[in-house]
Amino acid sequence: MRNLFLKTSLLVVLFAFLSATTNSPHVTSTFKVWGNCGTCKKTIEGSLKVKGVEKADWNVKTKMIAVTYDSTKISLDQIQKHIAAVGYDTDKYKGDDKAYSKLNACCQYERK
Ligand SMILES: [Cu+2]
Repeated sequence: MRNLFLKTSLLVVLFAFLSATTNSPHVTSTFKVWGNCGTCKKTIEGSLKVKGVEKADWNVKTKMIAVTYDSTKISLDQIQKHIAAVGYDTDKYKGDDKAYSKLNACCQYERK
């Protein structure tokens, strides 16, 4: 009986914690975006100058982008689609082929 009480309280605490974190509109997500250089960085980060995105920082070495956004205004899916639209592949979406073909030669990263 005591054991059950303990388990139930643990669950309650866990749920409270989860809802507190998911209710916060400011989220930072990190995911991979394929690219090569500093120009890629400008293009990738430039594609996220949209409503809801507060900060975007793509790392040339690790190819990881950290995006801070307001989850009530934009979703992670929409963010990844913005990047794909300018020609860059993300974890989830393939970069637009036309946009990719228009990138600088140095920016035409090797596609997966
Ligand atoms: Cu580049």
